[in-house]
This record gives sequence, structure tokens and C-alpha cells, in this order.
Amino acid sequence: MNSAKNQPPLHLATIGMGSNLGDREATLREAILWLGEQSGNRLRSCSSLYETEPFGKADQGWFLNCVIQIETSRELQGFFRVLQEGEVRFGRVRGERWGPRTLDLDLLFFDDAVYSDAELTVPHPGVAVRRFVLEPLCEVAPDLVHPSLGQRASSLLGQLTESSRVVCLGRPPVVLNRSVII
Ligand code: A4P
Ligand code: MG
Repeated sequence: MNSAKNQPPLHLATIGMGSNLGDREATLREAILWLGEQSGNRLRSCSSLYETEPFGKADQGWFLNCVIQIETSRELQGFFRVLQEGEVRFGRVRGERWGPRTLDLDLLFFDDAVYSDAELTVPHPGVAVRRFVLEPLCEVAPDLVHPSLGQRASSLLGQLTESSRVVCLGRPPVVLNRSVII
């Protein structure tokens, strides 16, 4: 039997999810369940679904977005590889930048890591300027402090001037089983 002190340390990953192709809600739901089932991972929180106007490239369908948090014993790089695998698994076809996609998984935060290489930048550079990220983020973690800006998610949303339309649908893509969430 493992004692607590033999467990690898847990990290908290915050992920922005988006879809604007196919059965958007089913894709988000299945991807969330899959991420939570991967070894070392446990789903901790999940925002409502948000129907959002496309940002950056207007001539495409509206997105469904949400933000989830996963506790993980994986390190940053290993966790990011799982996200990339999830994008492939759920049918993401890489096309034009900011263009339509069945599933986009953006690693918004990983604890308070500040990191950048050719593949990965954390916090995600778009966090502070995107309403489709900040609204669901504030639902699950309004007090989360952006490690390089030093401001809470709720403050970033309060200061946001970006005004694309974001409609909360009032229901999450998955219902958390509270009995397994500490
Ligand atoms: N990458 C670096 N850091 C990260 C990170 N923290 N999380 C790299 C995820 N990926 C990261 O991403 C391009 C590269 O970013 C990858 O190779 C990865 O290694 P991509 O997903 O291939 O390309 P992309 O998504 O088309 O471009 P980009 O600039 O990442 O776009 P975003 O930021 O993902 O935005 N409007 C609404 N309403 N809702 C949306 O969800 N999404 C986008 C895409 C545009 N407009 C949107 C939405
Ligand atoms: Mg992306």
C-alpha cells in the first residue's frame, strides 16, 4: 500500500477547451472524461459551457468553450504531451491559425509555472486578452493569480476591453462525481 509521502507531488493544471466543428458538446465531454482518466490525472473542476463568437478570425462558426482544472502527478512537459495526444485523438485537424477545429486544448496555467520553449508557453499568452477564456476561468477559479502579471483572474476579467460575445449556457459538459473529489 502506498503511503501519502510516497506519492509524487500533485500539480494543478488549468486548461481552456474549445470546439467549433462537429458535435461540439459531445467532443468536449468525451475529451474531459478521457483527460481525467489518464494515469496520474484527476478532474477537479469544470466550468459551464459557453457559446462564444469566434475571436481572431470572424468567418467561422461560433465556439463552445469551457475551462477545466486537473490535478496531476505528471510534470509540465508530460502533461502537455497528454493534451496534444487528446487533440489528435478527438479529431483535431490542424489547419489555418485561429481557424475551425473539432478540439483545441490550451494549457492556460500549470501551478504558477512561467515557462517558454519552441513548443510550449505557460501561462498561455492569450489568457489575459480573451473573454472566451476569462469568463469560464472566473467561474472555476476567480482567485487564481496569473504568475507573471500578478493579478487575479477576476481582476483581469474586470479590466478586459475585448468585447466579443460570450453566452453562458448554464450547464457543464460533465457532472463531477463529488464523492471522488476532495
Ligand atoms: N503552444 C504553445 N504554448 C501552448 C499552450 N500553453 N497550450 C503551441 C497549447 N498550445 C501551446 O497551436 C499552435 C502551437 O501553440 C502548437 O504547436 C503548440 O505547441 P495550435 O493549436 O496548433 O494552433 P492554433 O490553436 O490555431 O493557434 P493559436 O495561436 O494557439 O490559437 P489559440 O490561441 O489556440 O486560439 N475564438 C473563440 N470564441 N473560441 C476559441 O476557442 N480559439 C482560437 C484558437 C481562435 N479563436 C477562438 C478560439
Ligand atoms: Mg491552441
